[in-house]
Amino acid sequence: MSTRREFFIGAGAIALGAGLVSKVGAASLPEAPMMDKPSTQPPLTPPNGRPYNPVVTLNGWTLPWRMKNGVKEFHLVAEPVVREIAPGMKANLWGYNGQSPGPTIEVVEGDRVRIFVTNKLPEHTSIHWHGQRLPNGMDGVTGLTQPGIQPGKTFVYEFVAQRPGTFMYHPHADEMVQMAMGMMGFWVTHPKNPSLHKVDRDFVFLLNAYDIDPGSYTPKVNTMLDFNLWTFNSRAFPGIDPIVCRQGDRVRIRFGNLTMTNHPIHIHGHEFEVTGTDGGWVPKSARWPEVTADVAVGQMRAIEFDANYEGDWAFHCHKSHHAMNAMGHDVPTMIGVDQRGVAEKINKLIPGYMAMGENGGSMGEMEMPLPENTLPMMTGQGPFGGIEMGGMFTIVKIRKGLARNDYKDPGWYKHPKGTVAYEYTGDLAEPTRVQTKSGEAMAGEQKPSKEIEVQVRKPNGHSGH
Ligand SMILES: [Cu+2]
Repeated sequence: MSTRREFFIGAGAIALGAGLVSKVGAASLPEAPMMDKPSTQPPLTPPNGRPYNPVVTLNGWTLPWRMKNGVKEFHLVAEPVVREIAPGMKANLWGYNGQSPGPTIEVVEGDRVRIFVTNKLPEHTSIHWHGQRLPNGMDGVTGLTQPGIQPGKTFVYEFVAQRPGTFMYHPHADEMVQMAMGMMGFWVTHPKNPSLHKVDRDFVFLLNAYDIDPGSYTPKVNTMLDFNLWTFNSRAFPGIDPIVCRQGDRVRIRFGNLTMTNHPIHIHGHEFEVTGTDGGWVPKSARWPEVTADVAVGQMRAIEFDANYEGDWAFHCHKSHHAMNAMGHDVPTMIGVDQRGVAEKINKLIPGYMAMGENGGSMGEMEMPLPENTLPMMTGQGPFGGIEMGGMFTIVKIRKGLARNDYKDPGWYKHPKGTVAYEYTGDLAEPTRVQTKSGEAMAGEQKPSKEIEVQVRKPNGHSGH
Protein backbone atom coordinates (compact mmCIF):
# COMPACT_ATOMS: atom_id res chain seq x y z
CA MET A 1 0.00 0.00 0.00
CA SER A 2 2.71 2.45 0.98
CA THR A 3 4.71 1.98 -2.22
CA ARG A 4 1.61 2.63 -4.30
CA ARG A 5 0.85 5.76 -2.35
CA GLU A 6 4.39 7.02 -2.68
CA PHE A 7 4.21 6.44 -6.40
CA PHE A 8 1.04 8.51 -6.67
CA ILE A 9 2.36 11.32 -4.49
CA GLY A 10 5.63 11.50 -6.38
CA ALA A 11 4.00 11.44 -9.79
CA GLY A 12 1.39 14.00 -8.76
CA ALA A 13 3.97 16.39 -7.41
CA ILE A 14 6.07 16.27 -10.53
CA ALA A 15 3.39 16.60 -13.20
CA LEU A 16 0.17 18.26 -12.09
CA GLY A 17 -1.38 17.94 -15.52
CA ALA A 18 -0.51 14.31 -16.20
CA GLY A 19 -3.35 11.86 -16.80
CA LEU A 20 -3.13 10.07 -13.48
CA VAL A 21 -6.79 9.31 -12.86
CA SER A 22 -7.30 5.59 -12.62
CA LYS A 23 -10.77 4.65 -13.90
CA VAL A 24 -10.25 1.14 -12.54
CA GLY A 25 -9.56 2.56 -9.08
CA ALA A 26 -12.81 4.54 -9.24
CA ALA A 27 -14.88 1.52 -10.22
CA SER A 28 -17.02 1.38 -7.05
CA LEU A 29 -18.78 4.17 -5.17
CA PRO A 30 -17.83 4.76 -1.54
CA GLU A 31 -20.64 5.25 0.95
CA ALA A 32 -22.08 8.78 1.23
CA PRO A 33 -22.54 9.49 4.97
CA MET A 34 -25.39 11.92 5.76
CA MET A 35 -25.83 14.35 8.66
CA ASP A 36 -29.25 15.15 10.08
CA LYS A 37 -28.16 17.28 13.08
CA PRO A 38 -27.52 21.03 12.80
CA SER A 39 -25.27 21.12 15.90
CA THR A 40 -21.47 21.08 16.09
CA GLN A 41 -20.24 17.48 15.80
CA PRO A 42 -17.14 16.27 17.68
CA PRO A 43 -13.87 16.41 15.70
CA LEU A 44 -13.23 13.31 13.57
CA THR A 45 -10.10 11.55 14.81
CA PRO A 46 -8.50 10.00 11.71
CA PRO A 47 -9.09 6.22 11.81
CA ASN A 48 -6.41 5.57 9.17
CA GLY A 49 -3.92 7.36 6.94
CA ARG A 50 -1.43 9.95 8.17
CA PRO A 51 -2.07 11.38 11.65
CA TYR A 52 -3.30 14.97 12.02
CA ASN A 53 -4.98 17.28 14.54
CA PRO A 54 -8.64 17.47 13.45
CA VAL A 55 -10.65 20.70 13.22
CA VAL A 56 -14.06 21.46 14.74
CA THR A 57 -16.65 22.66 12.22
CA LEU A 58 -18.99 25.14 13.87
CA ASN A 59 -22.53 23.71 13.50
CA GLY A 60 -21.10 21.18 11.10
CA TRP A 61 -19.13 17.97 10.68
CA THR A 62 -16.26 16.30 8.85
CA LEU A 63 -16.91 13.81 6.05
CA PRO A 64 -15.60 10.30 6.78
CA TRP A 65 -13.63 8.65 3.96
CA ARG A 66 -12.74 5.22 2.68
CA MET A 67 -9.11 4.29 2.18
CA LYS A 68 -8.71 2.35 -1.07
CA ASN A 69 -5.25 1.27 -2.25
CA GLY A 70 -3.73 4.28 -0.54
CA VAL A 71 -6.27 6.77 -1.97
CA LYS A 72 -8.66 8.70 0.31
CA GLU A 73 -12.11 8.38 -1.24
CA PHE A 74 -14.97 10.72 -0.36
CA HIS A 75 -18.53 10.82 -1.67
CA LEU A 76 -20.38 14.13 -1.83
CA VAL A 77 -24.06 14.19 -2.78
CA ALA A 78 -25.37 17.56 -4.02
CA GLU A 79 -29.03 17.71 -3.03
CA PRO A 80 -31.89 19.82 -1.65
CA VAL A 81 -31.74 19.98 2.17
CA VAL A 82 -33.76 21.49 4.99
CA ARG A 83 -31.46 23.52 7.24
CA GLU A 84 -32.52 24.82 10.63
CA ILE A 85 -31.15 28.40 10.57
CA ALA A 86 -31.91 28.73 14.31
CA PRO A 87 -34.56 27.13 16.52
CA GLY A 88 -37.87 28.42 15.13
CA MET A 89 -36.75 28.79 11.54
CA LYS A 90 -36.00 26.28 8.79
CA ALA A 91 -34.92 27.01 5.25
CA ASN A 92 -35.18 25.01 2.04
CA LEU A 93 -31.59 25.09 0.82
CA TRP A 94 -29.32 23.13 -1.46
CA GLY A 95 -26.26 21.51 0.08
CA TYR A 96 -24.29 18.31 0.38
CA ASN A 97 -24.94 15.08 2.32
CA GLY A 98 -27.95 16.38 4.21
CA GLN A 99 -26.68 19.82 5.28
CA SER A 100 -25.74 23.28 4.10
CA PRO A 101 -22.84 23.91 4.14
CA GLY A 102 -21.61 20.50 3.11
CA PRO A 103 -19.27 18.52 5.37
CA THR A 104 -15.69 19.66 5.96
CA ILE A 105 -13.12 17.61 4.06
CA GLU A 106 -9.89 17.00 6.00
CA VAL A 107 -6.84 15.51 4.32
CA VAL A 108 -3.09 15.61 4.83
CA GLU A 109 -0.47 17.25 2.63
CA GLY A 110 0.59 14.64 0.08
CA ASP A 111 -2.64 12.59 0.30
CA ARG A 112 -4.03 11.37 -2.98
CA VAL A 113 -7.72 12.23 -2.85
CA ARG A 114 -10.60 10.91 -4.97
CA ILE A 115 -13.96 12.62 -4.58
CA PHE A 116 -17.15 11.20 -6.10
CA VAL A 117 -19.80 13.87 -6.65
CA THR A 118 -23.38 12.70 -7.22
CA ASN A 119 -25.88 15.29 -8.44
CA LYS A 120 -29.38 15.00 -6.97
CA LEU A 121 -30.30 18.59 -7.84
CA PRO A 122 -32.80 19.49 -10.56
CA GLU A 123 -30.04 21.15 -12.63
CA HIS A 124 -26.41 20.51 -13.59
CA THR A 125 -23.61 21.32 -11.14
CA SER A 126 -19.84 20.93 -10.60
CA ILE A 127 -17.42 21.46 -7.72
CA HIS A 128 -14.51 23.86 -7.78
CA TRP A 129 -11.77 23.18 -5.22
CA HIS A 130 -10.98 26.79 -4.22
CA GLY A 131 -7.28 27.49 -3.61
CA GLN A 132 -5.89 24.06 -4.53
CA ARG A 133 -2.99 23.28 -6.80
CA LEU A 134 -4.38 20.57 -9.06
CA PRO A 135 -4.51 19.36 -12.66
CA ASN A 136 -6.49 21.92 -14.67
CA GLY A 137 -9.13 19.35 -15.64
CA MET A 138 -9.95 18.79 -11.94
CA ASP A 139 -10.64 22.48 -11.25
CA GLY A 140 -14.41 22.06 -11.62
CA VAL A 141 -15.37 24.99 -13.84
CA THR A 142 -18.40 23.97 -15.93
CA GLY A 143 -17.86 24.53 -19.63
CA LEU A 144 -14.20 25.51 -19.15
CA THR A 145 -12.59 22.43 -17.62
CA GLN A 146 -15.43 19.86 -17.67
CA PRO A 147 -19.02 19.42 -18.78
CA GLY A 148 -21.65 20.09 -16.07
CA ILE A 149 -22.64 17.10 -13.93
CA GLN A 150 -26.20 16.44 -15.11
CA PRO A 151 -28.95 15.49 -12.62
CA GLY A 152 -28.60 11.86 -11.59
CA LYS A 153 -24.96 11.60 -12.74
CA THR A 154 -21.80 11.08 -10.67
CA PHE A 155 -18.41 12.59 -11.54
CA VAL A 156 -15.02 11.72 -10.08
CA TYR A 157 -12.38 14.30 -9.11
CA GLU A 158 -8.89 13.13 -8.23
CA PHE A 159 -5.76 15.01 -7.22
CA VAL A 160 -2.95 15.14 -4.70
CA ALA A 161 -3.41 17.63 -1.83
CA GLN A 162 -0.24 19.59 -2.55
CA ARG A 163 -0.31 22.48 -0.14
CA PRO A 164 -1.24 22.45 3.57
CA GLY A 165 -3.75 25.12 4.57
CA THR A 166 -7.29 26.46 4.50
CA PHE A 167 -9.57 25.95 1.50
CA MET A 168 -13.21 25.71 0.49
CA TYR A 169 -15.30 24.05 -2.20
CA HIS A 170 -18.34 25.33 -4.10
CA PRO A 171 -20.08 24.85 -7.46
CA HIS A 172 -18.78 26.59 -10.57
CA ALA A 173 -22.10 26.05 -12.36
CA ASP A 174 -25.08 28.43 -12.18
CA GLU A 175 -23.13 29.93 -9.29
CA MET A 176 -25.44 32.79 -8.44
CA VAL A 177 -28.30 30.36 -7.79
CA GLN A 178 -26.32 27.51 -6.27
CA MET A 179 -24.34 29.62 -3.77
CA ALA A 180 -27.44 31.70 -2.89
CA MET A 181 -29.03 28.32 -2.06
CA GLY A 182 -26.19 27.33 0.29
CA MET A 183 -23.89 25.06 -1.72
CA MET A 184 -20.41 25.28 -0.23
CA GLY A 185 -18.09 23.51 2.15
CA PHE A 186 -14.80 23.82 4.03
CA TRP A 187 -11.59 21.98 3.18
CA VAL A 188 -8.52 21.68 5.41
CA THR A 189 -5.23 20.18 4.23
CA HIS A 190 -3.21 19.39 7.37
CA PRO A 191 0.60 19.58 7.29
CA LYS A 192 2.46 16.30 6.82
CA ASN A 193 4.31 17.03 10.05
CA PRO A 194 1.51 17.24 12.69
CA SER A 195 3.63 19.38 15.01
CA LEU A 196 3.75 22.20 12.42
CA HIS A 197 1.12 24.95 12.89
CA LYS A 198 -0.15 23.01 15.89
CA VAL A 199 -2.82 24.62 18.09
CA ASP A 200 -5.00 23.30 20.91
CA ARG A 201 -8.35 24.11 19.27
CA ASP A 202 -8.97 24.71 15.58
CA PHE A 203 -12.46 25.94 14.57
CA VAL A 204 -13.69 26.42 11.00
CA PHE A 205 -16.81 27.90 9.39
CA LEU A 206 -18.03 29.68 6.25
CA LEU A 207 -19.78 33.03 6.13
CA ASN A 208 -22.97 32.90 4.09
CA ALA A 209 -26.05 35.06 3.54
CA TYR A 210 -29.63 34.42 2.50
CA ASP A 211 -32.60 36.50 1.44
CA ILE A 212 -35.63 34.73 2.85
CA ASP A 213 -38.81 36.80 3.17
CA PRO A 214 -40.38 36.68 6.65
CA GLY A 215 -42.91 33.85 6.63
CA SER A 216 -41.27 31.96 3.73
CA TYR A 217 -38.75 29.11 3.47
CA THR A 218 -36.79 29.47 0.24
CA PRO A 219 -34.04 32.03 -0.45
CA LYS A 220 -34.62 34.56 -3.22
CA VAL A 221 -31.75 33.70 -5.54
CA ASN A 222 -31.70 36.93 -7.57
CA THR A 223 -30.81 39.14 -4.59
CA MET A 224 -27.49 40.88 -5.17
CA LEU A 225 -26.91 42.96 -2.02
CA ASP A 226 -29.96 43.22 0.21
CA PHE A 227 -29.75 39.92 2.06
CA ASN A 228 -31.66 39.63 5.33
CA LEU A 229 -30.05 36.60 7.00
CA TRP A 230 -26.33 36.74 7.79
CA THR A 231 -25.01 33.39 8.92
CA PHE A 232 -22.01 31.35 10.07
CA ASN A 233 -22.37 27.94 8.38
CA SER A 234 -26.02 28.66 7.51
CA ARG A 235 -26.88 29.35 11.17
CA ALA A 236 -27.93 32.69 12.70
CA PHE A 237 -27.57 33.70 16.35
CA PRO A 238 -28.86 32.34 18.72
CA GLY A 239 -28.57 29.20 16.57
CA ILE A 240 -24.77 29.39 16.32
CA ASP A 241 -22.99 27.16 18.84
CA PRO A 242 -20.46 28.80 21.19
CA ILE A 243 -16.73 28.52 20.50
CA VAL A 244 -15.67 26.69 23.66
CA CYS A 245 -12.03 27.06 24.77
CA ARG A 246 -9.97 26.01 27.74
CA GLN A 247 -8.18 28.90 29.44
CA GLY A 248 -4.59 29.02 28.22
CA ASP A 249 -5.33 27.20 24.94
CA ARG A 250 -3.83 28.40 21.69
CA VAL A 251 -6.93 28.78 19.52
CA ARG A 252 -7.27 29.06 15.76
CA ILE A 253 -10.47 30.14 14.03
CA ARG A 254 -10.59 29.86 10.22
CA PHE A 255 -13.37 31.38 8.16
CA GLY A 256 -14.11 31.82 4.47
CA ASN A 257 -16.45 34.35 2.91
CA LEU A 258 -18.91 33.18 0.24
CA THR A 259 -21.36 36.08 0.62
CA MET A 260 -21.62 39.14 -1.63
CA THR A 261 -19.94 41.60 0.76
CA ASN A 262 -17.01 41.85 3.18
CA HIS A 263 -17.24 41.01 6.89
CA PRO A 264 -15.03 42.55 9.60
CA ILE A 265 -14.90 39.68 12.10
CA HIS A 266 -14.27 40.95 15.62
CA ILE A 267 -13.33 39.35 18.94
CA HIS A 268 -13.77 40.85 22.41
CA GLY A 269 -11.25 40.79 25.25
CA HIS A 270 -8.34 39.31 23.26
CA GLU A 271 -6.11 40.23 20.36
CA PHE A 272 -5.26 37.81 17.60
CA GLU A 273 -2.89 37.47 14.69
CA VAL A 274 -3.83 36.70 11.09
CA THR A 275 -1.74 33.57 10.58
CA GLY A 276 -3.08 32.24 7.30
CA THR A 277 -5.16 32.89 4.21
CA ASP A 278 -6.40 30.62 1.44
CA GLY A 279 -3.04 31.40 -0.19
CA GLY A 280 -1.08 29.78 2.64
CA TRP A 281 0.46 30.42 6.05
CA VAL A 282 1.70 33.93 6.84
CA PRO A 283 5.41 33.85 7.84
CA LYS A 284 5.80 34.60 11.58
CA SER A 285 7.65 37.84 10.89
CA ALA A 286 4.81 39.14 8.72
CA ARG A 287 1.93 38.53 11.18
CA TRP A 288 0.40 41.54 12.89
CA PRO A 289 -1.96 42.00 15.84
CA GLU A 290 -5.64 42.78 15.30
CA VAL A 291 -8.96 42.56 17.08
CA THR A 292 -10.92 42.68 13.81
CA ALA A 293 -10.06 40.89 10.56
CA ASP A 294 -11.90 41.99 7.46
CA VAL A 295 -12.52 39.12 5.07
CA ALA A 296 -13.39 40.09 1.51
CA VAL A 297 -15.66 38.13 -0.79
CA GLY A 298 -14.04 34.87 -1.83
CA GLN A 299 -11.29 35.14 0.80
CA MET A 300 -10.38 33.01 3.79
CA ARG A 301 -8.61 33.97 7.01
CA ALA A 302 -7.04 31.93 9.80
CA ILE A 303 -6.67 33.87 13.05
CA GLU A 304 -4.91 32.69 16.22
CA PHE A 305 -4.99 33.88 19.81
CA ASP A 306 -4.15 32.76 23.33
CA ALA A 307 -7.39 32.19 25.22
CA ASN A 308 -6.01 33.85 28.33
CA TYR A 309 -9.05 35.41 29.92
CA GLU A 310 -12.00 33.50 31.33
CA GLY A 311 -15.43 34.72 30.34
CA ASP A 312 -18.13 34.88 27.68
CA TRP A 313 -16.60 36.97 24.92
CA ALA A 314 -18.68 38.22 21.98
CA PHE A 315 -17.38 37.19 18.54
CA HIS A 316 -19.20 38.72 15.59
CA CYS A 317 -19.24 40.61 12.30
CA HIS A 318 -18.79 44.28 13.14
CA LYS A 319 -21.34 45.49 10.57
CA SER A 320 -24.26 46.03 12.94
CA HIS A 321 -26.81 44.98 10.33
CA HIS A 322 -25.00 41.66 9.98
CA ALA A 323 -25.48 40.90 13.67
CA MET A 324 -29.26 40.92 13.44
CA ASN A 325 -31.91 38.88 11.67
CA ALA A 326 -34.49 39.61 8.97
CA MET A 327 -36.01 43.08 9.02
CA GLY A 328 -37.53 45.41 6.48
CA HIS A 329 -34.79 47.89 5.64
CA ASP A 330 -37.43 50.49 4.78
CA VAL A 331 -38.30 50.89 8.48
CA PRO A 332 -37.84 54.63 9.24
CA THR A 333 -35.69 55.87 12.15
CA MET A 334 -38.14 57.10 14.79
CA ILE A 335 -35.77 58.26 17.54
CA GLY A 336 -37.20 61.44 19.05
CA VAL A 337 -40.61 61.08 17.36
CA ASP A 338 -43.63 60.88 19.67
CA GLN A 339 -45.77 58.25 17.99
CA ARG A 340 -48.28 57.60 20.74
CA GLY A 341 -51.23 59.15 18.95
CA VAL A 342 -50.31 57.58 15.62
CA ALA A 343 -49.92 54.11 17.09
CA GLU A 344 -53.37 54.33 18.65
CA LYS A 345 -54.95 55.29 15.36
CA ILE A 346 -53.11 52.56 13.41
CA ASN A 347 -54.06 50.06 16.09
CA LYS A 348 -57.71 50.56 15.20
CA LEU A 349 -56.89 49.48 11.63
CA ILE A 350 -54.16 46.89 12.40
CA PRO A 351 -54.66 45.28 15.81
CA GLY A 352 -51.34 44.52 17.48
CA TYR A 353 -49.43 47.29 15.67
CA MET A 354 -46.50 48.65 17.65
CA ALA A 355 -44.65 51.88 17.05
CA MET A 356 -40.92 51.37 16.57
CA GLY A 357 -38.39 52.78 18.92
CA GLU A 358 -38.85 56.46 19.82
CA ASN A 359 -36.23 55.97 22.57
CA GLY A 360 -33.83 54.17 20.27
CA GLY A 361 -36.22 51.28 20.01
CA SER A 362 -34.99 48.21 21.77
CA MET A 363 -36.50 45.89 19.23
CA GLY A 364 -35.27 42.85 21.11
CA GLU A 365 -37.88 43.66 23.74
CA MET A 366 -40.71 44.31 21.29
CA GLU A 367 -43.29 41.62 21.39
CA MET A 368 -44.57 42.05 17.90
CA PRO A 369 -46.30 38.98 16.49
CA LEU A 370 -44.00 37.41 13.87
CA PRO A 371 -45.01 35.55 10.74
CA GLU A 372 -44.40 31.80 11.01
CA ASN A 373 -40.85 30.55 10.33
CA THR A 374 -39.35 33.96 11.09
CA LEU A 375 -36.64 34.79 13.61
CA PRO A 376 -36.89 37.91 15.77
CA MET A 377 -34.64 40.66 14.42
CA MET A 378 -32.69 41.08 17.68
CA THR A 379 -32.85 38.23 20.12
CA GLY A 380 -31.08 35.82 22.49
CA GLN A 381 -31.31 35.77 26.27
CA GLY A 382 -28.19 36.14 28.39
CA PRO A 383 -27.70 36.00 32.16
CA PHE A 384 -28.42 39.76 32.39
CA GLY A 385 -31.36 39.98 29.95
CA GLY A 386 -31.82 40.29 26.21
CA ILE A 387 -28.60 40.09 24.15
CA GLU A 388 -30.39 41.85 21.26
CA MET A 389 -28.32 40.25 18.51
CA GLY A 390 -28.86 37.91 15.60
CA GLY A 391 -27.05 36.92 12.42
CA MET A 392 -23.26 36.61 12.49
CA PHE A 393 -22.80 36.55 16.26
CA THR A 394 -21.63 33.92 18.69
CA ILE A 395 -19.75 33.67 21.99
CA VAL A 396 -16.20 32.52 22.70
CA LYS A 397 -16.60 30.79 26.07
CA ILE A 398 -13.27 30.49 27.88
CA ARG A 399 -13.19 28.34 31.01
CA LYS A 400 -10.51 26.98 33.33
CA GLY A 401 -9.69 23.31 33.37
CA LEU A 402 -11.83 21.92 30.54
CA ALA A 403 -10.85 18.52 29.20
CA ARG A 404 -8.79 18.60 26.02
CA ASN A 405 -11.64 17.41 23.82
CA ASP A 406 -14.52 19.07 25.64
CA TYR A 407 -16.52 21.35 23.34
CA LYS A 408 -19.80 21.21 25.32
CA ASP A 409 -21.49 24.52 26.11
CA PRO A 410 -20.37 25.23 29.72
CA GLY A 411 -23.34 27.57 30.35
CA TRP A 412 -23.00 31.25 31.30
CA TYR A 413 -19.82 32.58 32.85
CA LYS A 414 -20.03 33.20 36.59
CA HIS A 415 -18.27 36.50 37.14
CA PRO A 416 -16.13 36.81 40.28
CA LYS A 417 -17.64 39.23 42.79
CA GLY A 418 -16.89 42.87 42.04
CA THR A 419 -15.98 42.37 38.35
CA VAL A 420 -19.28 43.33 36.69
CA ALA A 421 -20.30 46.86 35.65
CA TYR A 422 -22.78 48.16 38.21
CA GLU A 423 -25.28 50.92 38.78
CA TYR A 424 -24.20 54.14 40.52
CA THR A 425 -26.73 55.02 43.16
CA GLY A 426 -25.24 58.21 44.70
CA ASP A 427 -26.42 61.79 44.11
CA LEU A 428 -26.74 63.03 40.56
CA ALA A 429 -25.39 66.61 40.48
CA GLU A 430 -26.44 68.91 37.64
CA PRO A 431 -23.59 68.74 35.07
CA THR A 432 -21.63 72.02 34.77
CA ARG A 433 -22.23 73.75 31.46
CA VAL A 434 -20.83 77.00 30.01
CA GLN A 435 -22.81 79.92 31.48
CA THR A 436 -23.39 83.14 29.54
CA LYS A 437 -25.04 86.36 30.71
CA SER A 438 -27.93 86.07 28.36
CA GLY A 439 -28.14 82.28 28.60
CA GLU A 440 -27.39 81.97 24.92
CA ALA A 441 -25.04 79.33 23.57
CA MET A 442 -22.64 81.87 22.04
CA ALA A 443 -21.04 84.28 24.49
CA GLY A 444 -22.05 87.94 23.88
CA GLU A 445 -18.51 89.21 23.48
CA GLN A 446 -17.97 86.97 20.50
CA LYS A 447 -21.01 88.32 18.72
CA PRO A 448 -20.56 90.87 15.93
CA SER A 449 -21.27 94.36 17.33
CA LYS A 450 -23.73 95.15 14.59
CA GLU A 451 -26.27 92.88 12.94
CA ILE A 452 -24.97 91.90 9.54
CA GLU A 453 -27.40 93.00 6.90
CA VAL A 454 -28.20 90.32 4.39
CA GLN A 455 -29.07 91.84 1.10
CA VAL A 456 -31.26 90.00 -1.33
CA ARG A 457 -31.75 91.31 -4.81
CA LYS A 458 -35.27 90.57 -5.84
CA PRO A 459 -35.96 89.82 -9.47
CA ASN A 460 -37.91 92.49 -11.23
CA GLY A 461 -39.08 93.34 -14.71
CA HIS A 462 -41.61 90.56 -15.00
CA SER A 463 -44.50 92.43 -13.42
CA GLY A 464 -46.43 92.22 -16.64
CA HIS A 465 -46.84 88.42 -16.45
CU1 LIG B 1 -20.80 41.13 8.05
